[in-house]
Amino acid sequence: MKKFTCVHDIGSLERALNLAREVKKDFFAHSHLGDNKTLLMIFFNSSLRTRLSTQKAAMNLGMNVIVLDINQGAWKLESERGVIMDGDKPEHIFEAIPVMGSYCDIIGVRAFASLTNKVADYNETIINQFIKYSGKPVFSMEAATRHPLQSFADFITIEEFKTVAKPKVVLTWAPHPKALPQAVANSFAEWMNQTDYDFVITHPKGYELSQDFVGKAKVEYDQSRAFEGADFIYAKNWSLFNGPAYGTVKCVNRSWMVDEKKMQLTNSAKFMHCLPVRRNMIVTDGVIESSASIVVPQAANRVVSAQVVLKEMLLSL
Ligand code: AN0
Ligand code: CP
Repeated sequence: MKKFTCVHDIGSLERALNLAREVKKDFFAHSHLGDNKTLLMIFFNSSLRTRLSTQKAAMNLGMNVIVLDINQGAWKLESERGVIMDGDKPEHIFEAIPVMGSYCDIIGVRAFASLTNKVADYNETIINQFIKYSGKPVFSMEAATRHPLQSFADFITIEEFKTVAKPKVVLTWAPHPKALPQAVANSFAEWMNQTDYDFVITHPKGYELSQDFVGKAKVEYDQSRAFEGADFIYAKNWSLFNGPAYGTVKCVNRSWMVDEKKMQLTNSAKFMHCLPVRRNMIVTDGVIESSASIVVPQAANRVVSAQVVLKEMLLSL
């Protein structure tokens, strides 16, 4: 595998799940595969889970790991061509990327959506520049429109916790004080649309996601109706996608928070969130602390998804 930016890069979900199960059976079965190979992780944005789980996965495979936080100690990078660089950015990404590529064998990139330039965001400008100019296999650690390592871990988690063959999985918008990317929601929808689950998306009117990601999902504007009979509730906030207000929040409507009363409408649903989560904005203390909450095993599966992707990339070097 030379790149991993979306569900289609991993092949079929059945195969992906089998690879995940293999990894989980013995995390150290290929502890020499990465001998003398270096993973470089580039963070344009903060991270707890992605950083730790991806490094752990690389270590399980015997790799060396270098982490660079672009905004803490590295030169600020210009990414547009033709700019007269007389501002605060001393280096261009066109030099920086091949230089970074020369120091490693595989590159992971976290570069969130700008939320100001929809065209650049939805063209995945930054990660595509890494793919084009680094000369190395590149994987997304959340890019502008998707978070595939998260969605892969989410899929593994649902497979582990489901009690019926085709669970009802509900992605619900939930309130958040700051504008967030659509990436986690887009990506989750993209992966769910590859399954035969009953997949429903619920959000306030106006928060429609790109139809490219919604696909065949059922969109239900009544959150209570969406929750009825659900086996999994996946909460996530995202900012506006449509119209000139792209990347902003219209209002912080706390009535969309996931609480105990809403969870009672479900079929004893499990509660999921990619984390970090703001308690009593997105979800109540009671729900996230209840036995229905599987956010910790969900996060733990991030090692598994990362290890599958790194293993596939190492095998193709
Ligand atoms: C990010 C987001 O919503 O895309 C990262 C989630 C994994 N969340 C925040 O910035 C709070
Ligand atoms: N879920 C997730 O990607 O978390 P971090 O932002 O902490 O990496």
